[in-house]
Amino acid sequence: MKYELYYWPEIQGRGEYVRLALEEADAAYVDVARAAGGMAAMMRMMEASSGTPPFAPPFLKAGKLVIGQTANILFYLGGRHGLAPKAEGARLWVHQLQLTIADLVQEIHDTHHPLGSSLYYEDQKAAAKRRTEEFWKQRVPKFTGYFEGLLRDGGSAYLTGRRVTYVDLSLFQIVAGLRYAFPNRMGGFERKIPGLVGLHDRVAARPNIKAYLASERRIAFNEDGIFRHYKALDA
Ligand SMILES: N[C@@H](CCC(=O)N[C@@H](CS)C(=O)NCC(=O)O)C(=O)O
Repeated sequence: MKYELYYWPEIQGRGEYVRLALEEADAAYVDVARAAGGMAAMMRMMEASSGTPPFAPPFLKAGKLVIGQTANILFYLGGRHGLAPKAEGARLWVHQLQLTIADLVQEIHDTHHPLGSSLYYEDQKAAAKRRTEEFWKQRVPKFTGYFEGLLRDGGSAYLTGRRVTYVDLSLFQIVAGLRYAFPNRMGGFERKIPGLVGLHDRVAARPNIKAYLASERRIAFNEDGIFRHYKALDA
């Protein structure tokens, strides 16, 4: 079966967490909206009035299934491709961790869009500055400290043991994204999160991920995605 990933064609965004899992699994997939006519196909899927229409991208078509919500898609892929443990408790734990990452992703988005997604960054710059200060003072240490503690206590190569899960892939993306968006702040902060930095490097070195990152399939970070580099926010 060839998966169909539906996501905005010009950004990594939330679709990237799914792309990383598909790539690590070496799964056959098409990034639908990046192909000719793909955007229209994506819109049609969201406008569907029957079945299980998604509210927003990313969503994945897997045979007859249409699955929305990033963490939900990963829950599905993880079980099918050995990117999650098999036991129920452990699977739920990995899902719980992914949902926590989803919360963090939303807060990262809100640093540049604190007042609303439909407004331009330029229309909310002052609020973005305040939000970013708070984010880096309170939230980054709290979220990363949580994952750093789990890595330290687990004492393994990956967050839940010796085997990689989709959560590890997502944490790679968080570190890479924070480095892109906030090089100055992250430069000073990284010494506090040696476990996450090590995890980032281990994921980046995995053969399928390494090949993906060097390929054209990996869209470059840019100022339309979740991780945006605005100098004023990285002072
Ligand atoms: N909780 C959802 C959020 C999905 C989401 O916000 N998607 C964005 C792109 S990253 C979007 O297109 N949203 C449109 C909207 O909210 O109206 C997930 O994690 O997948």
